[in-house]
Amino acid sequence: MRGIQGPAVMGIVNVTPDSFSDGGRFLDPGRAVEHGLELAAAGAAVLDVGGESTRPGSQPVPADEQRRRVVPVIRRLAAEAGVPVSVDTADASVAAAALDAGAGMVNDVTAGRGDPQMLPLVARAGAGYVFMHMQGTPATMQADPRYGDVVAEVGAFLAQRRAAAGEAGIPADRLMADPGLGFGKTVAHNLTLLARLGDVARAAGVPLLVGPSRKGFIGVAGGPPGAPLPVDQREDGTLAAVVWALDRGASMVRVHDVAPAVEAVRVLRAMGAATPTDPDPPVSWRPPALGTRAS
Ligand code: PMM
Repeated sequence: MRGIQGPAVMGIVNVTPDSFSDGGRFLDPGRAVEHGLELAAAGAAVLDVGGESTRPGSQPVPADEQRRRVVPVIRRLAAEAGVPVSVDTADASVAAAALDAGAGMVNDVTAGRGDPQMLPLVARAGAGYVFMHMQGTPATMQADPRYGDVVAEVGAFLAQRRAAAGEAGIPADRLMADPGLGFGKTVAHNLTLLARLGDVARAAGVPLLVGPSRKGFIGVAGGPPGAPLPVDQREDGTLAAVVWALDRGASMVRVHDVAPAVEAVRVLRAMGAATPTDPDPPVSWRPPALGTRAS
């Protein structure tokens, strides 16, 4: 399995009936595989397969149901897509089944707090690991999110979880941190985190993954005052956030619509190459060794 070179795009494959933007579209395993193959052909460097919606207000999906949804899809994508496959789960038994089926990394929105077996499992498997910040749980997180200083608190949390992952035996070059846009955050919190992404990256100490795709704050920021854009009209705003995040040092963006993000990466690279010296360089990007697990 090859590693990931350069700023990269993670394509989302939600095998769920109820995800906020594409729920039900890819619940059938054949359609999910077909969609994943399309995203890989569009230039996704990683395919993130999830069987549990984490949209605001959602309830946990039992592990056996998550396994039933994701394992057949991961098995085929790992064999056919030609890019690493990630599993989006907070449950170690789901992660273990996904890794057995050929996944190379785990994307855990609870950063290992959801299941004490998660960090040891990832360490043993030699897999890549994305750990994300979330205030509260999906069921309650958008009720009344509050921070004193959102950048400092998210940064400190990511530093602490990076240390926990290291203590569990996951090497730093297999880690990515994610500020968790939309997970227990107001529109202002999300915009502040994006505005000060360099500070978040410095605190986290490992490459950043950022997931703005079609989220509520894009609808609010992108629509006229008082009239947020519906979820099916947030692609252009998503692309603006993708470009911003990559320019501010994100190493990877997690999106539904892969082709425009891949094009943005290429344009940013070309512009970077044409920039002789940047007096105010973004956080230096370094490639994560995700998905390179010996299998
Ligand atoms: N967002 C969602 C799900 N999983 N994982 C990471 N690491 N970062 C995110 O921002 C993130 C995630 C929710 O979006 P979806 O339901 O469209 O997948």
